[in-house]
Amino acid sequence: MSRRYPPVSLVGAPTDVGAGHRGARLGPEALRIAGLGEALVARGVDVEDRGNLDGPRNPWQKPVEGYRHLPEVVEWNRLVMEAVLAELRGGRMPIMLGGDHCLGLGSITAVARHCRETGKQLRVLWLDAHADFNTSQVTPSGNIHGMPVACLCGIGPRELTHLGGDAPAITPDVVRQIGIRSVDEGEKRLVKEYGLDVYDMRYIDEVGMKRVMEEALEGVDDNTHLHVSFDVDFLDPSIAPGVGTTVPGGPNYREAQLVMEMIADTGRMASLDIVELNPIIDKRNRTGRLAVALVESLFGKSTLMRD
Ligand code: Z70
Ligand code: MN
Ligand code: MN
Ligand code: MN
Repeated sequence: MSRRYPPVSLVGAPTDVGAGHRGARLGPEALRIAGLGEALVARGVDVEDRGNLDGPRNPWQKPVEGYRHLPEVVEWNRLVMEAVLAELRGGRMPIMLGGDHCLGLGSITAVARHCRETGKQLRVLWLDAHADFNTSQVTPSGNIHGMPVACLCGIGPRELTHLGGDAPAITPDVVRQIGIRSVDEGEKRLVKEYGLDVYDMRYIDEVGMKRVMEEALEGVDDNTHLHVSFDVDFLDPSIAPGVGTTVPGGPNYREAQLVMEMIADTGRMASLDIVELNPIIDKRNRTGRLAVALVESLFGKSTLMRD
C-alpha cells in the first residue's frame, strides 16, 4: 500500500501516421478525459502532464515501397525518443500516451539508451494482440505500427533501426510478448527466426495468466528497468471496443487486471506506453476508462492491503 513510485510525466503523442485507421491521434485527450492524471495523483504519485508533442500531420497516403508515411513516422518517433529520454534522465517515469504503436519504437529506443547509460538490464513487456514484427517485404498493409518490434531489433529501414544512432536498440531476448493472437504469415516466420518470446492466447489458455506472468517476469531483479508497452487491442474487444483493429479472443478483465497487478508487484516498472486507443470507434470513452483502471492496478491499486 505504501510503496513509493517515482514521479511520472505524461507525454502525449497525438498521431495515427503508423495506423490503418484514423482516430488514435485522439488517444492522449481520451486518456486525460478518462482521468488518468487524477487517478495517479489519487495513488499518491507525483504527476506532471507535459502536454502533447507537435509533429507532422497525417497525410493519409498509400504505402510507398512497403511503408506508409515513413518520413512522418520517423519524425514522430524522433520527437517521442527525445521527450522520453529527457524524462528518464530527469529521474522521472515517462508514460507515453499514443498515438499508434509505431511510437513504441521511439519510446523504447530512448529507454534502451537510458539503460545503457545507467547500466540497467532492460525487460520489455509487449502487451498486444499483434506481434508487430512485420517488414516492408512481408507487411500486408504497409502500416508501420505493425513493425516497431522488428525495427527495434534492427530489422527495417535505416531511419528507424538507427533512430538512437547506435543501432539496434535491443536484441529480441529482452522482449516478452503477451496476448498475441494475430500474426501475419511472413511475420510468423520472422518471429520464429528471431526467437521472440511469445505468450500467445493459446498458451495463456493452456497454463493460465498467473504462470504466464511468472515466466515473463522471470529474471527481473533490482537492476532491471521494466518497460511496459500496452497496446489497448491486447484486451478482448468485448471489454475494449475502442481500438482500430479488434481481434477476438483476448484477455478478459480479470486476466488483464492480474497482468497489471503482477507487474506492479515487481516494483520495477520504470516506463510505460499506452497506445492504439481510438475514441472515434469507442463507446462513450469506455475503453479509455478501462485503460485508466488498468493503469491504477499497474500503480499498485488492489482490493486488499497486500504488503
Ligand atoms: C497487421 C499489419 C497492427 C494494430 C498492429 C496489423 C498490425 N499485422 N494493427 N496493431 N492495431 O498490418 O501489419
Ligand atoms: Mn533511471
Ligand atoms: Mn501493437
Ligand atoms: Mn495491436
